[in-house]
Amino acid sequence: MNTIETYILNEIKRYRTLCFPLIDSENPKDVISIAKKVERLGASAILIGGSSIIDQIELSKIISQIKTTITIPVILFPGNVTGVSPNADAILFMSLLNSENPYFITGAQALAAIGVKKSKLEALPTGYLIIGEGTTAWFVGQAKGIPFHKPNLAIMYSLAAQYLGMRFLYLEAGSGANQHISPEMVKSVRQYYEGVLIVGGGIRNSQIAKHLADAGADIIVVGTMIENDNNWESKFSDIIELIRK
Ligand code: 1GP
Repeated sequence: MNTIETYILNEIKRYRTLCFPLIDSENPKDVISIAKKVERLGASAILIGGSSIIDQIELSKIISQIKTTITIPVILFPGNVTGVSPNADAILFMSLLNSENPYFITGAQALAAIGVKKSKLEALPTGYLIIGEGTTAWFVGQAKGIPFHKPNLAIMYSLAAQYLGMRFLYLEAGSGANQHISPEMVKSVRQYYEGVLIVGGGIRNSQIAKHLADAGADIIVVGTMIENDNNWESKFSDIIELIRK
């Protein structure tokens, strides 16, 4: 079957490490032109969402606009039930494993599930782990952030995610984080977790991205750099070049 998951696995086989740019639909400046540019520069898919998406109508509108201009998949990255749109190709169906609030572990997922089914979205079962503290994702998700220097805690959750059947795992430092996840933590998790390993938060240049790719990340997510850095296109292109095999 030709699914988004198969496409992602094939892309990983082909390139080793992929880059998924994250577009925030609440900040819709230039999204169409950004989507075109990232596709041209080698992004394998676009993530759309974030921890504070509240306007589902705007989200759906932006996705349908993006989809008329690019051919790579658009994958939802929801922070809540409001992050679901039928116009996307797939959804990271995430459980925030280290939240202290069961709503973010199974509650929101139950509320959203019928909508996902009716929308015919492909659900990619994803364990979501927040590392560190002080970011919007950490605050909104009421996470008990795993300290950056405690890879063993990340391993425990990652392995639990795998045994629960989650074929994707997202190690998240939080959008705009001052500190990105260390290659050491990625390497430790990689030794145990066998699914698709996504790493994001605070990744702003190709050197960091390369270290994370070498440590075993399958997908690098970049958001804030695209929004804030005037020189993002050349930096994005460098990231793609360095993380591929
Ligand atoms: C946030 O991991 C993503 O959910 C991307 O983080 O915005 O810091 O690139 P940045």
